[in-house]
Amino acid sequence: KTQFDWADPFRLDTQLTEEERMLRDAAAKFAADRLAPRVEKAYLEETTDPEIFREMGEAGLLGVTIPEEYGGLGAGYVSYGLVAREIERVDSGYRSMMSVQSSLVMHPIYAFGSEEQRKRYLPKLATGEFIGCFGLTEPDTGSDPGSMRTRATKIDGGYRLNGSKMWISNAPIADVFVVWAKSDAHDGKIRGFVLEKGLKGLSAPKIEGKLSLRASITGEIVLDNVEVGEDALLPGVEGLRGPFECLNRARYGIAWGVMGAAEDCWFQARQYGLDRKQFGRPLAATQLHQKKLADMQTEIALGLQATLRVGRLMEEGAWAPEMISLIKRNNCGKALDIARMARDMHGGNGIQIGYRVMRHAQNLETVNTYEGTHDIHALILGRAQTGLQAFF
Ligand code: TGC
Ligand code: FAD
Repeated sequence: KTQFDWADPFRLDTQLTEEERMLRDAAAKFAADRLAPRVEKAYLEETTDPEIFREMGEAGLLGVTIPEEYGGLGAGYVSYGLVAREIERVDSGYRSMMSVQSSLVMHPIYAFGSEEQRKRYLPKLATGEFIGCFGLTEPDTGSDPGSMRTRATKIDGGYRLNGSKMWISNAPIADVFVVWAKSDAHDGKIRGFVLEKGLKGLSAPKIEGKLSLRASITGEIVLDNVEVGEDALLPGVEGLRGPFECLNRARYGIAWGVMGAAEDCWFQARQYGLDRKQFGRPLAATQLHQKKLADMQTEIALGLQATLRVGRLMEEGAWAPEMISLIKRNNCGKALDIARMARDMHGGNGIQIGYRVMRHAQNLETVNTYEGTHDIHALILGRAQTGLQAFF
């Protein structure tokens, strides 16, 4: 008879290859040694250490799916997901830094960039020497990026960009900006541009005062008559498909990542219940506590198994974006429920930074919102089932 492993009910571990397990373990060690000791201070003080990108690069955690010739690891989507899970076990903000760099900056340059753009940016993004950001959202267009106002107008030898982007992860410390704008030279279609720090008219002020994702810096991108050459245009894609092809990958990574945060909350709640005694016995000996643990275990086991399945389908090239909407939506919603529940199970201690659960819960509020809100992914899935558009 097979022994039941309460922490890995469906034996996820045995469904991974040796290489995947090794990368997972290396990411877990990196997260425990390099990220965990920093996170409380970074969160309380709302600061981001740019050195983390260099350290992630050195550990081989940036551009996991990008081919080795451009500095990546050339590994599969399950490997990428496993890294996201280990980083987010420490903090969603750190996973955010990693996934923006890998999926939202390196992927579009690799998939849609010219050979020169690939060679110029990818190796330095892979080592963390360059930090990247991805500007799609604007002050007035979040869920509806097709209505963006940022414009590229044709000038001699290139383009002039005007507009502003809002809520952009990594922007204030970025060297490379992947920015999406409607281009008058391309029938008003959305095109991607790769900008570099220091361009005249380009600035990225920090957004202060976030109560969530405080270890990950967020900013605006202001484009005030920014002039770039023809070589800044990503030649390989036009329309909303450009940003969405990047989001497919980042959303998939988030589906893994939030399970890491949820597992940390679950393990913490279990241990707290074993250690803490009320009414003369451990909290873990009560039916209510055990039911909550069973709910957490169930949702995490199902979430991980579904995400592994989608990862394998991505590796086979047999996936659809709606699969990713399903796991992004469900895993974020379930992780948020689990973190809130774990906070409650810790009583008063649950609001303390040292117990981690409230920090995870606060972070997951953002993760449930960005890269398509919980409800927007419901509308994507609703449209796929009914053929009826319910966005407007
Ligand atoms: P719709 O008519 O659905 O599609 C327009 C065109 O885009 C194509 N497309 C996709 N292509 C590839 N993958 C996908 N997932 C795609 N979804 C759509 C589609 O085929 C079509 O192409 P074409 O050639 O026919 O024109 O467009 P819509 O305007 O009706 O879209 C509605 C909606 C709600 C689905 C979409 O706009 C949406 O998903 N909104 C959410 C916005 C969002 O996710 N923003 C994320 C910003 S980035 C971010 O949050 C980073 S946080 C990172 C971090 O810190 O970790
Ligand atoms: P809105 O679109 O205004 O939505 C508000 C509410 O209305 C939500 O509940 C939504 O579900 C609901 N809603 C919207 N439309 C409908 C509808 N048709 N039917 C029913 N309900 C609807 N963006 C980037 O481009 N790059 C980044 O790096 C990035 N990083 C981020 C980091 C942080 C910390 C945060 C908070 C956000 C980040 N974002 C980034 C932006 C993020 O993607 C958007 O916040 C998100 O897409 C939602 O857009 P919005 O905030 O404008 O909300």
